[in-house]
Amino acid sequence: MPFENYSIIESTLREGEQFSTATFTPAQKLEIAGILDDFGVEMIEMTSPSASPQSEADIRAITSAGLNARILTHIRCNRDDAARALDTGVDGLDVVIGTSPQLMQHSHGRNIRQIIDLAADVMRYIREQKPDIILRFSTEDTFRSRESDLLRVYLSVADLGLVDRLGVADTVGVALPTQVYAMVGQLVRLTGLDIEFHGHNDSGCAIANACAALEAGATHIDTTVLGIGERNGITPLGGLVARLYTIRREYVAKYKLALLPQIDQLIADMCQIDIPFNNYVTGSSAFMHKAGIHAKAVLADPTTYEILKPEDFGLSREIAIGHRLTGWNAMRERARSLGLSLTDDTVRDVTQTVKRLADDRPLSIAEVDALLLQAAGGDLR
Ligand code: HCA
Ligand code: CU
Repeated sequence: MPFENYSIIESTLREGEQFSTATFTPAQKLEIAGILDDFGVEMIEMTSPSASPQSEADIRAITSAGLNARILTHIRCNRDDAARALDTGVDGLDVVIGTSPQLMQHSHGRNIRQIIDLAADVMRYIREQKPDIILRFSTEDTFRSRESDLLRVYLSVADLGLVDRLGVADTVGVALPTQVYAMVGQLVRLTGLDIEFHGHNDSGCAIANACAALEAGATHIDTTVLGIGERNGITPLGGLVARLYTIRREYVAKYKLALLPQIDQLIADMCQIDIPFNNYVTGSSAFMHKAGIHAKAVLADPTTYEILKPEDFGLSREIAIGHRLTGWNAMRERARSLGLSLTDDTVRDVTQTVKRLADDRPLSIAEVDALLLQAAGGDLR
């Protein structure tokens, strides 16, 4: 069952730190890890201790914070990085090396044979040091790598019998869901190992690709809060949750969904950005209904135009009424909520007035309320 047994690897403290305006203080990292843990993510990935002395100290602080989530760190495929990471007390290591022609030439200069040998050496070294550590091996830029190269690398690493998980990374956001499905499916069939998907969002497929990976049998998906990361980031936590919720709400029942607005706002504040207006679940317009016919139907039954229930996320829907597309059902509902009992004819009259005035400019809710109150005064006379 593809969606029933997956884990989120929350990488706001690794990939997310690579976002243009993200520089989390030690206290902020603890706060982020704490709320993500409370939300229920299974794993939290942190920047390599080799990145800087503070990065190393931060890993140590979080591994000793007593969280339920497993703490991972993300390292390059070499013994030095592995040795430093092993010393921090993390639960797992995510090891990565580039396999696309672009990265082989410009990132590390090794060919496929050398990558295979290096991977074997580093995996053996890690296992010798810590037999119980959770070990993942990933190729970077998987989807611009030659398939024959990838299979050689993955199969030789799998044959070592040392890793728990293989990672597939759409580093430049180029993959289509069909390609992700095919690649993940192939690795599941050939290796039987857990498979992780990490997808960038350069061309807008990060969530769809994560979903395709799960459909093909992936067991782990990388996310960051709001999708922050290099360039325009990766699969957003809230977007993945929204996607899986709409397939079947039970698939995300293990998470504390009502924390999502607070989590998104926390990261937006720390990175000095706004939550995008059209963000999944937490965007300002995510549960805003406007046109009269939509408002009428939603008032009768919210499922007519809502696939996610705002109350499951601690949010509520809004019906915009001070505009030219407004309808009298929404206006009647507003009058009722103000405790006014207006005849249908009066409500229709006010609706027409609002439409006429709003042809010039939208009306604030206070202005609409004033018109309704005025009409009520008229009715009462
Ligand atoms: C990076 C690249 C990476 C790694 C992903 C992974 C990518 O910034 O080091 O290890 O699964 O997008 O390829 O984030
Ligand atoms: Cu990445």
